[in-house]
This record gives sequence, structure tokens and C-alpha cells, in this order.
Amino acid sequence: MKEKLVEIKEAALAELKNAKISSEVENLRVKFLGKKGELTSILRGMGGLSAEERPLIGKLANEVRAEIEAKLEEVTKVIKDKEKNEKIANEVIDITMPGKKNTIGKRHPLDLTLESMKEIFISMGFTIEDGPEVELDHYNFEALNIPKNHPARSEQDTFYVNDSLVLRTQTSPVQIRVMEKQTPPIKMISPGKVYRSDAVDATHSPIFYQMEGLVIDKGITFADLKGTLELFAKKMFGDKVQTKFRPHHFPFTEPSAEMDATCFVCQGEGCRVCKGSGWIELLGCGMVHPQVLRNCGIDPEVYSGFAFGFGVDRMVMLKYGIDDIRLLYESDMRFLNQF
Ligand code: 2U9
Repeated sequence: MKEKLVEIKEAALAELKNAKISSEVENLRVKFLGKKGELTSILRGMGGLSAEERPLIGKLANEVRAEIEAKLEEVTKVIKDKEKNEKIANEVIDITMPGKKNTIGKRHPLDLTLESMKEIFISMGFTIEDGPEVELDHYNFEALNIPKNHPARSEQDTFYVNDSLVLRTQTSPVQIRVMEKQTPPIKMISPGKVYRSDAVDATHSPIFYQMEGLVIDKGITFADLKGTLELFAKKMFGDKVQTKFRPHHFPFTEPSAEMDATCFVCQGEGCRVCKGSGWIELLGCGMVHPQVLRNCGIDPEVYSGFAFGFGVDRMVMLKYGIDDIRLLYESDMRFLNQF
């Protein structure tokens, strides 16, 4: 057994001397010192030794183990150092190589315009409200006083999910929902995506963005509507902008109007953008129809209010001189990089 132990020691030291990589060293550790290793199996056989032999062999076995462990440690350190130096040498960074360019995304022009419009209304004390894009027919049409035979309800204009659900065609349902649950005063805007079953062309997209506003309180008049929307136009397009109101018709407002602003390209002179008229149609507006107030449980004898709505895409197109709405939805980087 003594000879066997010396044999193991010599074999271990010789093999460790030839090891080149850390995995080899680990394999040798298992081979000689592991649970199923050569030294362990010798120690297991010590039961058959005499009482005199056992301490001598035990002592020798411990010395052999200690020597192999010391060699293992020494070889491991040398190999680890060598491997670390090789790794560092291979990882040298060539600072003369050209860098990799990171492409950074940009805000979409629709998002930029929406943000500046929201900021103007927030500065005037409006809250921003949100609502579902898949909407009940009741909120999208019925509560807004839009009659059953109105063309806006036809399948040519509206995407129907089923008989009572539509993709909202305007953000007005958000105002209805707010009026139902909140007693006036209400001073809110509802920006968001709307859907219409339009054929796509340069000025029509089945998805576009709207921003509507609603103010309800005691004693609100058309003068409040004019003051608010004129201030909005000046903050949005500059102090020189003038506005005018033309009578119009909407089922949900009475009286109703459209507001035009002097063209911000030619300041009213007449140009390509305003088609020579000097004016640009900006938005629709009016005093909230008493029936709409009643539909939401608000007494029109006590409260009155005004509402307005505009297409955000149209604003973006006017602001940046974009002549095709499709550009806003194609995600073409050559277009988007210009903002
Ligand atoms: C309630 C009461 C009244 C919202 C209004 C308009 C006029 C309007 C159009 C602009 C261009 C829609 O995107 S567009 O096609 N909107 O002209 N919208 S008044 O009136 C409301 C809304 C909610 C409860």
C-alpha cells in the first residue's frame, strides 16, 4: 500500500507538471483527490490493515494528499495567470478603429404638435381626459344627438364591431363620459386616435388624431368660446394671427361655427397653402346643445357650455407644409428624420 501511495503521488505530480489549461488541472484534481479518486479508494482499503500499519499508512496518505494539493495550487495559479494575460492581450481595444454609430429615435411630428397643443390648454386650466377607442354606439352617436339616419352613422363612414360597438369616430364620447360622472364646472380636452371608414388618399386616413375640448359651468357664453379659441390660435401660431367665425351646423352644438385663422405662411396675403384666400380653416366649435346636456343629466337651465374640435393631423400638415397625410403613418425614416 505504501508503494501504491508513492506511485499515486509521483503520477499526480508528473501529470500536473504537464497540464496546460485550467480544465486539465481540474480533471486531475478529480482523478487523484475526488470522491472516486485514486487516493480516496486507497484510504477506503485501510480497514484491512493491522493496528500497527494503519497510523503509518494514514500519515503517509495525508502527506501525499498535502503534496498533491500544494502542487495543484501552484499549477492552478501559474495557469490562471497565464490565461488571464492571454485574455488581456486578446482584448486590446484598437482606439484607431471607427466607432459604431448609435441611431437615436426622434419624436413624431404628430406627437410634437399634440404636446404643444396640450401645453397651451393646460396653461388655460384645462384637464386632459382619456377614454376607450372601441366605443358604445350610445356614447359615439346617441348621446351626442346624432340622429339614427345621420350619414356619419353609415357603414361607409364608421367601422362597426357589432350593432352596438364602433371604433370611435370622434373623441366626443370622452366628454359624454366625463359629464355623466362629474358635476360642472368641467374644463377638459380629449386628445386621441379616431377611426373613419374613409378610402386612403392625400387628405384622408382611416386613423387620425383629434383634439376636442369642453367647458361647462354656470353662465358660459359664446364670448368665452371666442376668447378661449382666439387665445389658443395666438399661442399656437403667433400674436399676429387673426381669427374669424363662420356659422356652421353640428348636431351636438347650437349655435355652431367654424373658426378660420389668417394664413401663417402669407399672413393673409393669399398663397398656395391657403389657396389664395388668406384664411385657413382651423376648427369646429359651438355651444353644447341643450339636449346633449340633458342626455348626460346636466340641467341646461342651470348650466351652459361650449365645445370645439380639430384634426391634429391637419394642424401638423399646415404647420410643417406637409401635403400628404399618408406620410404621417408610413414610418419612413427619410421623412421622420426631418423633424
Ligand atoms: C360634446 C359636445 C360637443 C365637439 C366639436 C367639432 C365641433 C368639430 C371636427 C373637426 C375636424 C372633427 O376631426 S374633425 O373632422 N370637429 O368640428 N367638434 S364641436 O363638440 C362636442 C363634443 C362633445 C359632449
